[in-house]
Amino acid sequence: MQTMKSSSISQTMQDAINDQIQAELESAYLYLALAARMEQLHLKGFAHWLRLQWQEETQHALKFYDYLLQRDGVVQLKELPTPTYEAETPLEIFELVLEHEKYITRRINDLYALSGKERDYASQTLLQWFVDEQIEEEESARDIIDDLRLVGDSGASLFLLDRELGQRQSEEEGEE
Ligand code: OFO
Repeated sequence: MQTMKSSSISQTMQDAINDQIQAELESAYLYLALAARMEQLHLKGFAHWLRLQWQEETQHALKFYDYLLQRDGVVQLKELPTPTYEAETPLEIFELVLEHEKYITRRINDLYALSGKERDYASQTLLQWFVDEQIEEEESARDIIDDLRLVGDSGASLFLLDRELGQRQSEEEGEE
């Protein structure tokens, strides 16, 4: 009798992780769109920051992707909708970034809860990394919002803040 090879991760968990891969790639796509908007405003530092955020989100998606493959799961890539948003100014854009990160935090928390329900402790360990990462992601957006509230949406201070954000290094550069 032929035995069917079964993966070591439940179908429920695989489906939820595949949905999260899509959510991370959607975040990446949104941040790339917002980076272009900042370029239009001639705020190259903000654009650089958001472009690195695009890169980070892509890495988050890959972290889930590699994990599924490692557990002998099946990766299912889904369609990415065109990013739409209603933010114009730098402050509005970063308020949107914060709201988006809060939404991702809720998703990660739901996934964490699901891993407990499924008694999938390997997934829970991976998700703990994301729980911690979300604290940083929300904090970074909040810090930029606070700065923008202080400096306003134009003028010399905004120019200096733009310069500062232009110094952001990618995670790999930061580790060098
Ligand atoms: Fe910006 O967060 Fe991914 O997970």
